[in-house]
Amino acid sequence: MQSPTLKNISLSYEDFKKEILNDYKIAITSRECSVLGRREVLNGKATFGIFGDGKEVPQIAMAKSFRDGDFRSGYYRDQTFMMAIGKLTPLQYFSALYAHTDIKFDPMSAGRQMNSSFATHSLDDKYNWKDLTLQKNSSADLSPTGSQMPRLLGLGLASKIYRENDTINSNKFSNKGNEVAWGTIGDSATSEGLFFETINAAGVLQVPVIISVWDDNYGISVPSKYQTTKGDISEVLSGFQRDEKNKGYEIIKVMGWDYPSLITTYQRAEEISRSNHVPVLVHVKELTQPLGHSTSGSHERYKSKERLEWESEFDCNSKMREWIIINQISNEKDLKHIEESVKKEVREAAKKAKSLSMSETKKNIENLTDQIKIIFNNSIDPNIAQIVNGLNSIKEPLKRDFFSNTRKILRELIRLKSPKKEILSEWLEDIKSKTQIDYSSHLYSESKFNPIRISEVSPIYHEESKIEDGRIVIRENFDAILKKYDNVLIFGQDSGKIGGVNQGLEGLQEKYGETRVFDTGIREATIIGQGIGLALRGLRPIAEIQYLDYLLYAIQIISDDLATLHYRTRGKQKAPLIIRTRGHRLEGIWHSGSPMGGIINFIRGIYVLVPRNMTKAAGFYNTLLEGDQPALVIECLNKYRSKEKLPDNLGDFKTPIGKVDLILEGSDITIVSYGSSIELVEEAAQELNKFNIKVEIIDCQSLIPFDLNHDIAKSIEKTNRLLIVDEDFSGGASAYILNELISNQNIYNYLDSNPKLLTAKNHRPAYGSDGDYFSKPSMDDIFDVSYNIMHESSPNKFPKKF
Ligand SMILES: Cc1ncc(C[n+]2csc(CCOP(=O)(O)OP(=O)(O)O)c2C)c(N)n1
Repeated sequence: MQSPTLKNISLSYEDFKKEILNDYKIAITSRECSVLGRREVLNGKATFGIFGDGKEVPQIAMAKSFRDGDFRSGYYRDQTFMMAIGKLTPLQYFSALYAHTDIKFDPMSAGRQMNSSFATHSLDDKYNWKDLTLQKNSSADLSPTGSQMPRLLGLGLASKIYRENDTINSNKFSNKGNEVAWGTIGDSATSEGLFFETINAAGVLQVPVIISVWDDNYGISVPSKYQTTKGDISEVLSGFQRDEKNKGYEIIKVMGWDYPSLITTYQRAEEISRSNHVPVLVHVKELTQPLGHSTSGSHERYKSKERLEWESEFDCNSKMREWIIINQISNEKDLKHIEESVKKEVREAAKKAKSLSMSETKKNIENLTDQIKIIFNNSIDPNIAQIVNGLNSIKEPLKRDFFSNTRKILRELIRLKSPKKEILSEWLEDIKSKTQIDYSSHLYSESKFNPIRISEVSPIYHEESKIEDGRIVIRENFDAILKKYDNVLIFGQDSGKIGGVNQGLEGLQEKYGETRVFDTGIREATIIGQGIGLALRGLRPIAEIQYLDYLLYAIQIISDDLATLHYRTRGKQKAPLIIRTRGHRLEGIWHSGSPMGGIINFIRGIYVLVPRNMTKAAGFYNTLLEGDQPALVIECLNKYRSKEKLPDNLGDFKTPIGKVDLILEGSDITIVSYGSSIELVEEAAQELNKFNIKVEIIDCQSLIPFDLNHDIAKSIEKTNRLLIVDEDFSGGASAYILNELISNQNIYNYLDSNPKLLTAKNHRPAYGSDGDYFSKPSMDDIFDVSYNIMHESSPNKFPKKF
């Protein structure tokens, strides 16, 4: 059903007619899917539905200019576009609505995302890149409004980089940078900061993006006049319009019901953007939403009678139909015939999708019934018989019905003290472990490239190895990285010309050019979005956030987009972005925070590494670049000027991920910490040694993943005492570490003393050295807490101190 392109093809009149009728067929197929989809939800056959009704015709026009290699970054209204580029069938559409967990049936997310969340596959079954230049691509949708915008910037920027730097291997990703990144957004979502940040950045960078605003005058119930100044987004953005003197945007307005104008508009937009890399904004006005926002409410509640009448008259599909008849491309009778057959096709697709989505559960219920007969030898306990009969009577059973009822039977078997419960419980466990994969796989890379599989390579030194500032070690290593990998790009605020505020990239822009090491504006969310988009197109970006405290500006997009990308596509897309930042212990409220508890809990799906010095940090970058897993690396601000030995094997030594570092062996107490606090723990250990307390210090260095070998438990088994030192607030990363140790390493039995957590005060750190001393754990605090633990267990040996 894919829509062909009118452009550059000299069509016979017959072919021209055929193409238009095919377009009309796509539009009404999409509408029929919306109508039936809504009905299915309202009838309780699916839980929630959001649809693309009223936006069909512009999407068909957009699809005509969308080429192989291009990328879409859009939102939940784009079903018609996906159908028109041949990436969505009605069967797949309904499989997603019924949350079918088989990727063959719901290729968008294997049932993980709400319906109308679209995506294509960038990876093959072995997680290798497919040739993205030979297919039409869509980055995976996400629900938070406007969040598709930041990565659009990177998707567009990738074309520019591939075009401007032909030393980068673009095989599989680009044909001389000719690809356009196509964004779509609702008119109300343009109120989001992410939209404005992206618009500005794309204008500055002059990247080939074409952003369509589907304007139906409402964001759920709130009309444009409350969303947008002057109630008109292209009016507001008119200052971005390019002219003879200044580069900027081409801004085009078009009516969403005007099929021929829409086609020429998109052809024009494409010509401007693809060849000249100019960003284009297409404001598609006068769209409608005949079924209302979603299945959660009806639009009659907030639209006036006049508006509803207007919407019915200007429905884009009806207008297209009128145009077809007026221009004698077809007639009432033939169109009716197409409409009838589409209705039937869609109904059958929905029926088939429903049946396929239940088939595995039905099989399980059948098998359960047989199992029960075997277990009870045909004399079934009446309570259990009732549960089995109840389950068999459910017409459209969910997996939950099967599991919940079987678990109920297992509870009955405990009550009956039946020895047969083992058979059933093993059988169920086997099915459950397989089924759980459908819901919990691919949070992290499952490929052979996951960097936890990469072995440690120690730094090599020689007798006369130079002792340098930490920032030289990291800079020399970045130099080696940029030489080794042609597709590594490093960018951020001040990262280019001056080589970073801490000069870890000093001189590297000069050496590798502005396409490899470059400055960005102060715009953390789109620095990350830029990185996500570049990584989606095969580049290896290292995106810098100047200070850890400012990561919070980007945490939403890291959390919603990057952290869920691999999971929400069930391993069919990846963006192995490395986020580089620096923090801990500088000065004051916004330069020495350590909001680690928030970070690790918001960004599950991303590795979080906190190296205690620059050699460890460099080793983490070297490891990550051989893998395919996104990660956040937090360097310690106070280590750029500390002295470290310069390794010989720059670019090659590797800090292992998910492995702790035993810094000091001891027998009395295990102190676990990471980052800047390690130095203080080391000082405290020296002091404690004077009192004959032997401390074992463990730098956990990799918070996610955490101590995969359970080495900390081995240490506690030896010392029987634990102190966790963390400069985060109480209940933050220290609580996370303790949870890991209790839940996954079962340390409870090894402890002879109450485990202690020493954290910062629950306010932001105050300014100055004294502010630090009174806000964060000091060496003295570490000494006192450790000593008290020892005093409690051996009061005679370690008499009360105070
Ligand atoms: C960040 C965020 N806030 C609120 C919502 C809830 N929400 C979903 S759609 C929507 C309205 C969007 O309107 P518009 O951008 O005009 O797109 P339309 O649905 O009209 O196509 C809202 C408020 C959300 N998904 N994300």
